[in-house]
Amino acid sequence: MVIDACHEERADQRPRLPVRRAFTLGVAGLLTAAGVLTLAGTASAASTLGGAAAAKGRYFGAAVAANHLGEGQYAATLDTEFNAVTPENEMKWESVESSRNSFNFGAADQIVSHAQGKSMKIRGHTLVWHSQLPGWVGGLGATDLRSAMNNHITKVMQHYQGKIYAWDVVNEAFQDGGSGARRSSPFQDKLGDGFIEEAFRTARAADPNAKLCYNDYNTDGQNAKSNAVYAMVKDFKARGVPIDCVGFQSHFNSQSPVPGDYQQNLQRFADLGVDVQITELDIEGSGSAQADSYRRVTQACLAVSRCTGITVWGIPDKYSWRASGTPLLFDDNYGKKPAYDAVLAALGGGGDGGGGGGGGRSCTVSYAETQRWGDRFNGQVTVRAGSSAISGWTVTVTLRSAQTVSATWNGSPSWDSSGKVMTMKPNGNGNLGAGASTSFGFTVMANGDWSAPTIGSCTAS
Ligand code: 9MR
Repeated sequence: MVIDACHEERADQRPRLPVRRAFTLGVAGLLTAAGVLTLAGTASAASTLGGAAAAKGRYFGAAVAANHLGEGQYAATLDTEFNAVTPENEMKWESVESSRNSFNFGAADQIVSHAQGKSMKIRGHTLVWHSQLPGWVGGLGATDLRSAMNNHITKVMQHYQGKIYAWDVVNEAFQDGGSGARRSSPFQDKLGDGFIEEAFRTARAADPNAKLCYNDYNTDGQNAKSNAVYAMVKDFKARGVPIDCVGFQSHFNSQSPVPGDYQQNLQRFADLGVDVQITELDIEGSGSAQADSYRRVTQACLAVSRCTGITVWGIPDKYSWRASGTPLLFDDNYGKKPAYDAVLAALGGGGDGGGGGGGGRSCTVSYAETQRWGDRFNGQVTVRAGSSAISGWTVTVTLRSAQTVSATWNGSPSWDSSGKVMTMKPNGNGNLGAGASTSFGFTVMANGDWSAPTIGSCTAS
């Protein structure tokens, strides 16, 4: 979807700002679109994981494998339920640079273009990791290794510039066990502790708009390993080393259950001034026990305001790296498991909410932040008709108290007396066939509040 600058319009009686740049940059912004909020015309709760998460200001993602995208049910489940993706293997070093300085982005590009087509967020996974690393990297001496690492980060990030919401810049650099020490790897062994800092600094220079994360497992509760990561993040923040987020993989099973202090641990990292994300969630088990664990994880993220989203490490159980443990939300036939229901309910979703099941006129809306500047951001609302054609739609957008709107496009706005509730109706884009969509946009002057405006449900006529 492309914002058409020609249809730009002023909000009623609001001063026009020089927003033209917004539109020229808007396409890049769309590539990093934020979560999708789906609200049906009549239902009050979102009916998909992504929609319900978006209503809470979060994304809900899945690890995706390019070679499954051609499977109808796989793609349909992805597209319906999720508003973020992480390529499961396709962006790893051995996939994109198996020989030195010769890059192959084919499979990763497939996932990125699929996700972009659905306005999904994309997490980049991963730039510097001891595993899935081609042999030639381990054979390099220190000087050469440093330049290969920086070249890899730079080339991969620049290839995806503007498209990736957050990168796992460094993955799994700390050892398991009680020591809190660094894990042995070519990077650690030859470049020393400083390799992580160098990787983050190189990453910031390569794509200043992507969030830069450190990602690890067994750091989900407070323990020696998470304490070591915590100390590193604290040190980075104190010294101005660029880091924006910490990923908690959250691979759980009976040997490694959801820690009792999971939420507390997320919170202490958030308190350092970074976002936290649940990046590879899967929980072995079945039935209500599995559902309870998933519920706890979801609730923990929601309870931490800087927990920006959850990604499950796959869609149906059959494609999980731990398939025999049935750790995911969908069974082998894409049936929703009790764990799915628990997550959806914890996100505040549920009910019918599908927009159009009854055959009458209906519509749903989704929201994405498409671009941000120092003082303002662009929001885009996509309106989609349900199972019947519609000839008109109405959507309300409620601003936060500090916010104002400086421009709108592709819709006819009217305002309530508070100046905070905009009612948007079509401007030549009211006729939508069944399942078809259109979008309108607006520029919000943040005045310090960067939260998404509240998008009301869609009323169709
Ligand atoms: O799910 C991935 C699997 O398909 C690969 O074979 C495996 C190779 O190491 O990596 C899996 O993903 C891992 C992720 O990249 C990093 N954290 C642990 C994940 C599960 O092993």
